[in-house]
Amino acid sequence: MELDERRISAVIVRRFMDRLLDSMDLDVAIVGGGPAGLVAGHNLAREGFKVAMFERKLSLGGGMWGGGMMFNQIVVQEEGAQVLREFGVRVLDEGEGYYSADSVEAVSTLISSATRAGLRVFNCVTAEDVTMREDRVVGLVITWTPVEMAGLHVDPLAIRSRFVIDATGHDINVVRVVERKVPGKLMTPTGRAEGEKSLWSHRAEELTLENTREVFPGLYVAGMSANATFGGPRMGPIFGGMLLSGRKAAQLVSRALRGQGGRG
Ligand code: 48F
Repeated sequence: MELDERRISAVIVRRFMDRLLDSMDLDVAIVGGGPAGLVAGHNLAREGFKVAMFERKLSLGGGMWGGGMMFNQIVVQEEGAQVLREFGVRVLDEGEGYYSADSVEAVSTLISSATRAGLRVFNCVTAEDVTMREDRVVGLVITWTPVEMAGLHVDPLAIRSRFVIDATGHDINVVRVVERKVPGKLMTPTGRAEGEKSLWSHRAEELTLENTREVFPGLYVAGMSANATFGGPRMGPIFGGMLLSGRKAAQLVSRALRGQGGRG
């Protein structure tokens, strides 16, 4: 059989379009493919919900690949180690409650587990805005990242989703959009994004979990985005809080979906 380039191209276009069309109406849209988003996406997809992840960059994994200062190792505490083990990541006991893992193994395993669980990934896609109905987030406005980078004047597209999770890390890009469009209405002490505080690993790990919640009707925050929204400190290259936050976000959203009579 002689290969036909047209056939190769047609398969790619058709498969991608089918998946995009089938993702116009989602249970959950996750913005950001770092560790928090990946765990949330994995857990929700595993439950049978229709979940898509929109990641601005070409590759998923966010800030986890580089470990700390590009030493590609990560540190977690006991509970984080347990999450990694559940995914099949090898974890080393470093003593006194510290555990380590190879960041490349950790990220690649999370990505593989999440996609195999049914998470639909749209990489190179930036969520630039949300859609709203009566002060509730009901979807995302998306565009190709290269369009945004080139500053091209091209209108975006929109998808519907019953819930959105902002897992965009330090930048809290979805929360910032909502803050701009509906000033003073976030479910934070000041009604605005509080901004992240300086590095304090211990406190940050605790607070990441506490801060993982709904911040505006239909919009949840997970991972570093939770601390940046609610004013918690950054934590540095310790990643248990990210994994546990992703898990908690999935639990909260799953409960909310079931409350609405969701699939699952
Ligand atoms: O930053 P990131 O890894 O977020 P996270 O899951 O984990 C944080 C840690 O990596 C680290 C830390 C813990 O020690 O503080 O920083 O909370 O992943 C966020 C992802 O979101 C993407 C971005 O490219 C990154 O991969 N992202 C950001 N804004 C957008 C976006 C956007 N508007 N649309 C799509 N993706």
